[in-house]
Amino acid sequence: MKKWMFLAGLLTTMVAFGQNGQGATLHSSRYIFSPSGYSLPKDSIYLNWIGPLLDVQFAPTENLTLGIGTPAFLGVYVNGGYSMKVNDYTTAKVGALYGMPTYGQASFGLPFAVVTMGQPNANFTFGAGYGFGTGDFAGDLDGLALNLAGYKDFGGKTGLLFESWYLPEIETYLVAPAFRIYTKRDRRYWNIGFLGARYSYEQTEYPILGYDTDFDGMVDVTEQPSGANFWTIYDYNNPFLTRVWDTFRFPIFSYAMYF
Ligand SMILES: [Ca+2]
Repeated sequence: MKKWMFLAGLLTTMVAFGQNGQGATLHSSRYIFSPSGYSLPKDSIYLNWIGPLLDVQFAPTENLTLGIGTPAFLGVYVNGGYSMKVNDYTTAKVGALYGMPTYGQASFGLPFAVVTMGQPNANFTFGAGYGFGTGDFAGDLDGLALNLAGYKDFGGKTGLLFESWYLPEIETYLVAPAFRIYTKRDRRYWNIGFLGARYSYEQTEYPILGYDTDFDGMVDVTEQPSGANFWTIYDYNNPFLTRVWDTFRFPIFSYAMYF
């Protein structure tokens, strides 16, 4: 949590030095995957490709964003969000994502609310959502999803952003810092960064009964002998669970193209 507070503080500082930039504001409704409170300008439409996810978003009216997408053609999802301006520095959005896989009887959903503070070219967002699944996914996806994201445009054709998630039910933290580069004339946006995750899971282990030094299956000593000439005998009747923490990170790339 301390790292998040540091990042939030850093972004608050950055907001104070926010500059105006045209290209910076068009794609301000989205970080990489996460939405901000800002609405997509009316009649805008863009294609967004994030690793295996491909979606199209459009704004039929001033404050409404609607989209449809697919995770690697393994399913389809729709999303919608409604933006509300709270004051000059604060904008909120409520929305939901709902989808189903290509095969099987299942669905998944993520109603969410986000609050964005700052300006479209320098901001940060706090969000909360609740994931759920039905059918084949029942129970698998249920849980709170908290997120924090931020963007700082540098006024030229570059910006820096991050988006992070915390999933308390499965004790998983995800953070994705990225550079944004964009073209002003044909309105294309690239986010290039990496996704890091820290997650935990429970693993079954067994108490050690002792060590077998003559390989007859019977314990001879309880202290681990030196060298490698022994077998470890476990108490398989008394399994216990331990929580194991692990980490992964891989490059992340997204591309948004406005029409
Ligand atoms: Ca023995």
